[in-house]
Order: sequence, then structure tokens, then C-alpha cells
Amino acid sequence: MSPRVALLAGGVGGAKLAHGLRAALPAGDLSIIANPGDDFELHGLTICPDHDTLLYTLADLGDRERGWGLAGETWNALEQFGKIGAPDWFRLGDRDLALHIHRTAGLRAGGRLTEVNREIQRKLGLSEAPILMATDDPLRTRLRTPDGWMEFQPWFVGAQAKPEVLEVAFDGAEAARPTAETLDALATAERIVIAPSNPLISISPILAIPGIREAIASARARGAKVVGVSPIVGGKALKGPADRMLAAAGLDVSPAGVAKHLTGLMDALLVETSDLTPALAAALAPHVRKSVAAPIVMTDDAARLAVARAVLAVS
Ligand code: FO1
Repeated sequence: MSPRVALLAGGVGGAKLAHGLRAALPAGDLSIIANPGDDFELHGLTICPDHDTLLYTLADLGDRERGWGLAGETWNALEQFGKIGAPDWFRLGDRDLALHIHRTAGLRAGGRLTEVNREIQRKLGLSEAPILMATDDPLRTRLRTPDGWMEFQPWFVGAQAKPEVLEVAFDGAEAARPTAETLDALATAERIVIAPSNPLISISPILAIPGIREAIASARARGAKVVGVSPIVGGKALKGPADRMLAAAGLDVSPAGVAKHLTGLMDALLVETSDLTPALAAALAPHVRKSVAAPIVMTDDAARLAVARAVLAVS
């Protein structure tokens, strides 16, 4: 019997592991709790980049090269946005735009974000609608740079994540409530998985919602295991700015820096085989009960499945 699994995930790295776990588990045994901190409004539309990256990846509709957006996308609306003086720094494709318009209409009609998004998941072929929002309340990541505070997407996409990050804040987190679906997924999970996503800006926003850490602690108290996968391999982030951000936060650019940031949360952390030296094992020991060596770079579907199986096999 395979365990029921809840995966805490950001965008691209989280989506690859979600894809592998979905292939490894019986239908309905996987719930994915998406990072809400990257969500924002543009053109009057509500955009949920991490939810949508998970959605397109699981539905096998995503562009594998970019990691986000749809495969075979066209960009006519984007070109027109530019011509008429509308923001075109955030690249919304023509077909992707339909999703944002439809989601925003659903929210304006009084729908709840989780329900609106899950209905779109069903329409795109994910019958069990496995992607849950950590919260339906607004929670927005902001970053303090030498030039002042920036919202997440203007920093990440607009400024290509170049400005140094001096501080990270999750606006709205204190007032946010976890969704009933997320609490239920954590309450019934036998395994809670922390995706190889940026710990500072993809996992921490989820953990900042009051009640989520407590729900994970309750799950562990009844015997569920929390297993993470390192987003750092060979001293570099697999994708994105996690390496620079760990360094700026005074943390090791290694799985140990990740474990220290998430100290006490995980029973086990999977690290790339060649990274697990005796020195790294010693640095990990204060923060995570067990470190496990495995190939964790997910270059293709077979690798996604292999990493998922390694996560499920940790005893
Ligand atoms: N990432 C980019 O680097 N540039 C973009 O123009 C961009 C557009 C975009 C549109 C829809 C969507 O769902 C995601 C998009 N992303 C883009 C990815 C996204 O902003 C980031 O990958 C995540 O927020 C970080 O996890």
C-alpha cells in the first residue's frame, strides 16, 4: 500500500516532483499545496503562477523548456499589450490569458479561489483536482532590496531577480487562514513532502500561514513522515535564485542551508548522492533527523518518477 501524500510546492521544481509523484501513486492519493506568495494582479486579472505551473505540468500541457506557461503558445495579445502601452514585462500567452480571464470572472462572481482553480484543473483533465491553494486569502511575497521594497513578480520577472534581497516579507500571512482542503490533506497524509523549491520564497510563504506548521506537527505526532528534497545540488540552485538568496541570508549554499532554514520541520532530506559527504551529513544533523543520498536532478519523466519513488521509499 502506498501512503497518502501531501506535497508543499512552488512552481517549476515543485511541479516536476508533483508530476513524478502523481505517476507513482494511485489516483487520488496525492494532494499538492501550492505556494500562494507569487500570486498577483495584472491587467485587472488574478494570476497564480505557481498553481498554473503545477496545473500545466500535471496536465502535460506545459512548455518543458521554459518550465512555465503552455507548450505551443502564441503571443499576439502580449504584442498588442505592448503597442497600446499596457504592461508587457510579464509574458502572458494567448491561451494562458483565457485561464486568467476565466479565473478572475469566477472570483468576481463570488467563487472561492480553491474551488475556481480546481474546476479549471478538472476541465484540463485532472479529474481528481489535486492542486490545493494553501490559503484563499491574499498572501503576497515582497522583498526588500537596496532600492526599497519590491513586489514579487516585478522583482523576479521584471528585474530578473537581480536586485539583492535584504529581507523577505509575506504580506497578509498573519491574517490568512489555511483552506479546509489543505488542512484535510495534512490531517490525512501519511507522508508530507517538501518539494525542491526555493525554501525562502516558495516553501516559507506556505509555512507562514497560521495553522500550517501546527497541522504538520500534528501529522508527525501521529506518525506521518516529513521528507524534503534539496533544491541545491553541487552548490547551485537547480533553478532560480535560491543559491544567491541563501548566501544573502547568511545560510550555507548547500542542503545544510536549506535544512537550517527549515530546521525541525523534516524527518528526512534527500540530497544528491555526490553531495552527501561526511561533512555535509554532520552539518545536516542538527536540523533534520536523517539525510538520504539519491540522484535528485529531474531531467526527464523517468527521473521525475525515480525521485518520487525515492521520496516514498524513505523509512
Ligand atoms: N517567468 C518569467 O521568468 N517570465 C515571464 O514572463 C513569466 C510569465 C508567466 C506567465 C504565467 C505564469 O503562470 C508564469 C509565468 N512565469 C514567468 C513564471 C513565474 O512567474 C515564476 O516561475 C514563478 O512565479 C516562480 O516560482
